[in-house]
Amino acid sequence: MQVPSPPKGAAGCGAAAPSPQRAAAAPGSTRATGRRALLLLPLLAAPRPAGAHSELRRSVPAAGAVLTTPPERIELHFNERVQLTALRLRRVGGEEIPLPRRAIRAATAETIALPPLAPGEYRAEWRIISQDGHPVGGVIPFRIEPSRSP
Ligand SMILES: [Cu+2]
Repeated sequence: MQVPSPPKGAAGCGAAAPSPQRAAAAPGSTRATGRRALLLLPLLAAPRPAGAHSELRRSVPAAGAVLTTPPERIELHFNERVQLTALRLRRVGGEEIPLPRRAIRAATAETIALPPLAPGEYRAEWRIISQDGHPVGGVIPFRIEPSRSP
């Protein structure tokens, strides 16, 4: 699934937002800094404190997990309601694992059932539309160990 590239300014969402806000709040800031902060304020006028976009809080399997039994599902837990727009599971050096279709909805958590997975290295790539409208994505690598018969 193709997801459009982030709009201009998306990359600066988390990084650029705090400093002008801090400048505006600091009582001793210079006039020049204050004016720049004022000019930037309309862009930052979001009803959210930090102005950062949504993020993945945790996942099951966790990133970097080494599993002795194949996971039956992937769980994604976000810090706020987001729309999961894509989830792709790929075996490293191998094929993409087909996943069930989901309705796109706003939720803080998503659970995706997995087909039986063979031992190997996997990468789950997720994409969301953040609550501030920005696309955000990440990768969860995990490994399934071959089962050892006693
Ligand atoms: Cu954002």
